Amino acid sequence: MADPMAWWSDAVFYQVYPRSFADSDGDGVGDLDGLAGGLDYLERLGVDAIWINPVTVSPMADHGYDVADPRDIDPLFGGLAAFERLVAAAHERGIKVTMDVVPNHTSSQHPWFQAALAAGPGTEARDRYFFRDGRGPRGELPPNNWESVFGGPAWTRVIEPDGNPGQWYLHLFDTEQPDLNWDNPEVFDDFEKTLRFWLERGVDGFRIDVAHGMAKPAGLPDSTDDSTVLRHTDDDPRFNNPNVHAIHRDIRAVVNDYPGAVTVGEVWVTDNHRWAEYLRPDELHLGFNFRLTRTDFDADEIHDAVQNSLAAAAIVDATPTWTLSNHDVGREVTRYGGGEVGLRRARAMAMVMLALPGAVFIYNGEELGLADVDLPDEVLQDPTWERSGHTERGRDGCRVPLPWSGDEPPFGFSANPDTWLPMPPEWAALTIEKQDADAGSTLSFFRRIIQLHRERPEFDGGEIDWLAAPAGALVFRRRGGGLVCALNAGTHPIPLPPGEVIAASAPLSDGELPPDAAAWLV
Ligand code: ISL
Repeated sequence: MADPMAWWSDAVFYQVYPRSFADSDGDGVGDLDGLAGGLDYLERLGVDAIWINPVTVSPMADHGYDVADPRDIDPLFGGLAAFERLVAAAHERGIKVTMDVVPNHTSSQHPWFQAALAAGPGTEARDRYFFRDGRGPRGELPPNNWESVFGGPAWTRVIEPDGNPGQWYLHLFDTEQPDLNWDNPEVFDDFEKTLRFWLERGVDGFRIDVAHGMAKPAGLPDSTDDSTVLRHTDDDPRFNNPNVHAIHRDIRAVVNDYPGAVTVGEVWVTDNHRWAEYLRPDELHLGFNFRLTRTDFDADEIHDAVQNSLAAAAIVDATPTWTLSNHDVGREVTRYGGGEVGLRRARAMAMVMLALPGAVFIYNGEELGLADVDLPDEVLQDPTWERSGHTERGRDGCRVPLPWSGDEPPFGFSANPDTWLPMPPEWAALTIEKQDADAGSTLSFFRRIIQLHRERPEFDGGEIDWLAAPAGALVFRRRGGGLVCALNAGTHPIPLPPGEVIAASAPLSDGELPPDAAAWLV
């Protein structure tokens, strides 16, 4: 692997959705002092680093992914002072801090966009975004046929300073998220300031939002691709334009000034070769590989997803990454069938992920075995719900606040029962307090497997070998350290491979590995 000595090459990252981790000030929304208060919990869980979703100044149209000031922290999350307290407290515990940055777009409230609106067509202020005249005799049709990822057209028409409808601006996401024009050098210069601002304040790296999205094709040609809401293919002209790589090289040159700092890109690209281009030695350090988030609990599919992720990283000698869920994709307990079965499978897959070489990302609540929550229409907040004309419920169901303690909502998450998304009463059985006291809980299980992952020498080595396995199962061995991981995704118990079992996601049945379970052997 590229740099097996780098701290992130086998790190366990914990993704914090800050609205939902812990609320310190009783407004029903999580914040950075709440997160700092949870660091002991994260230290005990054994994670190496946190990745915090956006906490910079934002009108919160897309919960922070609409940034109005990239170099300050939103008061909702406690302001810059709270961020500085958090970084210091995390570092005291040996936990690294990485934060989201959003280079593809700004908020429509960003001073640049407000200036562009006021300045009118053809001005320099408009050149920082994509303002275009409309099609049709009176410019009443959008400049091209692109759709927003959240549904509806990717263009919004503005009222010009003279009071008449005029140009349109591009937003691949919500109307409140105008896309930046990265051909304008001011855009990179400002982004460089942002990177240095946070690196100087001690952050250990960045998760780069829509890392495959910043460059747009010349002339903004119509799309012939059939993308759907929240999904797109590799051929979609909105994404993965080759010019994006020059931007990543410029970003890397800045980050290289801060040894140890890491970049991890959100790269929704499926083709192995095209994905690997982002991980060349002078581009991103890490790239999310989302194959496992799109894979059913099926041995062949999981085998292929793992094999492809490893092969993609190997093309450029990059470090593989593993992620089962995040704030955009449904929780794996639900994806794997929900209920007891979904939970058993999710635990098994956590062992698969932690047995593989590379960096692992755990999404807050995954360690508690949380499932997606069925929320009533009236509480939905994801812009996808409105923009899709109420056909796509969006991503709120996987963003519900974490249950900490007690027997009823808000379960110690907040002093305020009116949490930003309602918490289901059934989570009484899943609180951190209850799971902490139960050696058989999902939380205790995660602590155990993360500790083994961290301490045992058998987890060494950058490659795996697939071993013979019964139908419906898969078995692999870490080539360096020799750890063996077996997963039974079939319907009958299977014999275990030779070796001493050091962990299992479910009790063995007569010495065999039951369905929907995984085991580690040395
Ligand atoms: O089209 C997709 C995948 O095929 C989408 O998932 C898309 O790439 C994704 O929604 C981008 O996500 C990121 O940027 C969004 C924000 O809403 C998400 O939460 C964030 O992860 C806009 O900033």
